[in-house]
Amino acid sequence: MKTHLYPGLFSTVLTAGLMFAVSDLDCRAQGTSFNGFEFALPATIECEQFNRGGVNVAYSAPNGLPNTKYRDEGVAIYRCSDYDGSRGYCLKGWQGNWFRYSITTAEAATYRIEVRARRVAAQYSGSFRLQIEGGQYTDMTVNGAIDGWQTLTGTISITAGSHVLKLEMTSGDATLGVGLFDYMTLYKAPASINNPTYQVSANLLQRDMAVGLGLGAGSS
Ligand SMILES: [Ca+2]
Repeated sequence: MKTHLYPGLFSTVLTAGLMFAVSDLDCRAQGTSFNGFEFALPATIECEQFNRGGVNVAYSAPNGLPNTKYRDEGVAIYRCSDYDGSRGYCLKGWQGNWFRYSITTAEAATYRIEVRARRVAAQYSGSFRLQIEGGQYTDMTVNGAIDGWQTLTGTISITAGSHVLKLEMTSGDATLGVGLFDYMTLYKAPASINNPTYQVSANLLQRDMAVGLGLGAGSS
């Protein structure tokens, strides 16, 4: 076979090869999901279950602690005091840190995000951003009681398909950090998102106990 006799075919194969290479590169640039599958919305995402793939790919946390036993990366992950410790682990972040989570949804909609978080110290609030990369974002502030976990809320419009959700720490105390983060729940916003009686169904919650049971590295 002489290649010049099949320029169209050669071009198609070459193009397909390039498309695969670019797609593969995009995947590596964002890491791969912690559990081996994308979080399918509606879902609860444990904040400590950010993507695999290493620093500057799945996360950036140069201020993190290298002694966590939950996973190998040098990220500050602690046994979580939320719900009396029954929910496993939480993530601590400092200004500039970011973490990626692979998600997917079959339905384009406005999604409500509930973030379970706690401030790091008295008088220090912390701010963070949740963004669908290439899309919308919502900013939140952790400012509750020092010994109390709080549920922060925001909304983001998400198109159908696979996306990367990025949790980015935007401001906080330089030493103590921005906050502690237990989990994020994303679900299609009800018609009246300000309805205080609306509660996400308990069966949407996925617990991380099975993953991290017995691998504690201190508590928070
Ligand atoms: Ca958690």
